[in-house]
Amino acid sequence: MTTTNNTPQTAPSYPAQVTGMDILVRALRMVGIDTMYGLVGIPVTEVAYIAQGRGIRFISFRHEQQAGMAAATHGYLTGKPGVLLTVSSLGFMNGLTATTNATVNCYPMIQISGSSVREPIDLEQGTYEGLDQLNVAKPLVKAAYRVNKPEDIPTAVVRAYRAAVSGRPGGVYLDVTTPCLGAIMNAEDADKLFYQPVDLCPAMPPAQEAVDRAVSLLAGAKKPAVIIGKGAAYARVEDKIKALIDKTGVPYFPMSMAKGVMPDNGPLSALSCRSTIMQEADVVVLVGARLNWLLSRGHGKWSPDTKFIQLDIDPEEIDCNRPIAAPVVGDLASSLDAILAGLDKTTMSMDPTWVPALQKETAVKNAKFAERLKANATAMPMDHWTALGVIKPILEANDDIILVNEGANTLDDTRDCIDMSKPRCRVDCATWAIMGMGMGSAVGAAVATGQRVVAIEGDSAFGFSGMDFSTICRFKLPVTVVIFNNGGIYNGIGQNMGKDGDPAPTTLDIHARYDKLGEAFGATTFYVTTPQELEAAFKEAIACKGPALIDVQLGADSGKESGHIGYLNPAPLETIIV
Ligand code: ADP
Ligand code: TZD
Ligand code: MG
Repeated sequence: MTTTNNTPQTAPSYPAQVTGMDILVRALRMVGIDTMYGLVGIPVTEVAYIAQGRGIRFISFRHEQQAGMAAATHGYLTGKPGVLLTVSSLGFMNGLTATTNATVNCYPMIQISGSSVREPIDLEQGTYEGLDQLNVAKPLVKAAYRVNKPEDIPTAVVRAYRAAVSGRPGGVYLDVTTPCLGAIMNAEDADKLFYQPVDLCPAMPPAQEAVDRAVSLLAGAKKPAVIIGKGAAYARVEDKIKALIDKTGVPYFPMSMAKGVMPDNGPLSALSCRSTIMQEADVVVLVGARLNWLLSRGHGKWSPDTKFIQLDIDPEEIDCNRPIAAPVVGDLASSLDAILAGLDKTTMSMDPTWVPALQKETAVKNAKFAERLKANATAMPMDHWTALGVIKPILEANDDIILVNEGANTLDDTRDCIDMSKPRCRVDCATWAIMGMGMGSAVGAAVATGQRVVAIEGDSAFGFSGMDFSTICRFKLPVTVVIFNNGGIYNGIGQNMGKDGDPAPTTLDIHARYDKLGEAFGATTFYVTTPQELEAAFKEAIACKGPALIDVQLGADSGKESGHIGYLNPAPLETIIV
């Protein structure tokens, strides 16, 4: 058939349409998310592409757990939730380990996972990557939601954001079903769904009565001390803590990741007097620190007479291990402001011998420590202390570098050795003492802050996340990874107890050349066996401001079982009879 009419045909005009994936990305943009970490595949690949297209940086990983560690560290260092994107089933579960760890550590993050079609999951009919993800996640995270309709996505994202950052921060799981991601909506209708949420992380000031109680307890103390926790680092209250210390003259000591909120080597730092404070302090102020296993749950060496003032946002934290004489429940900024105002109207009654005694103890311990470093400075093969003696002055002179740290001896010795002078410059395996946060946290720290990062890793610890060194290289991040290779978990001298000739359970690879792994991905690499080589390599590595890996060859006998927490072993190796 021929047409008699020569007018050009135009396509019928349909209203522009958008998918659930578009809506998800736009909703994330609306709440200010500018970075996502993840590992793609069905059904979220296009989410990542759309995110990139809409100006969200997408950091792609080799393993979801590391992407999750990066998101958690991003959340901790910025106060905005880090976002993790995972595929269904195992991808979801790999990521969930990090989201759970974030919850335990009070880091704000949101894990967004695609999930398969619900009906065959609910009837267990064997669908592609079928798993009831929402119910798996629920007991392990701060909050868990599922979104089934594209119309609900903006609300779901805002709820997830609020849950991650408000009150005690934590990990949030957001389940987005495949049909929801693929659903199509009229763009004009979708536009109407978005809104700018108001006050995503509201201040929660404490009650005046609680503040007055705390101020009067502190003012009447003879031997007070302040313990600073990573909650304080997260809450960015270093100026207020400084004001508190300046005003009262009370000595302080930091928990591991709070090092640098106040300078470790300041005149009122009682970093080396932890036991004395536990035994002698009459009033201790916990500022964003939990009285958990890391503080012997308030028992052990603690004097039964010590009274605690606890500043925390979570009312359920109070009294969880020991009676708290003066709980101050509220956000730290508001609580510290209120306490500072209260202190203006009162005077301290501190024993004048308390601080000088702690300063004397500090001087003695510091001198001993310096002697120990000196004695080990020339050890060959190197041990942990030899290596740390080299690294210490260089890192301390570059105090804007973020230190990521995991291992057993490698963790404990590095924490004890490297003084920190700036807040939020130390990220480690924290509350759960987990291995396998190193590469992810290093990526998250570098991406979130733009600062240089040094990750000091035990050889075992590095093994958990080592493949994601390639992510550091792919994104050309300014990260130096230093591996303390003593050939094993705790050390490399474990003996096989049986007759099969297999390695001991703690033995790894003393002759491994981890630098070759770095080389495979184009990093600047070094293999060092002497302190002189380490010094030159470390200086060059941090100066290159790109991916670098230093394999530090230690002796196999460097390090002891469980590092500093051997006392938690149910039965140490010496007591085992086979
Ligand atoms: P550390 O291991 O350094 O002792 P924890 O993670 O055990 O630190 O404790 C941090 C505490 O800080 C948690 O109890 C958490 O509820 C609290 N916290 C986090 N953010 C805030 C905030 N903005 N205001 C008050 N408390 C906070
Ligand atoms: N698995 C996980 C996920 N977390 C853990 N904490 C452990 C296992 C047990 N573990 C420790 O607590 S420290 C550690 C393991 C395996 C490694 C210690 O060896 P390293 O450090 O090489 O990292 P050092 O310097 O040799 O002590
Ligand atoms: Mg080791």
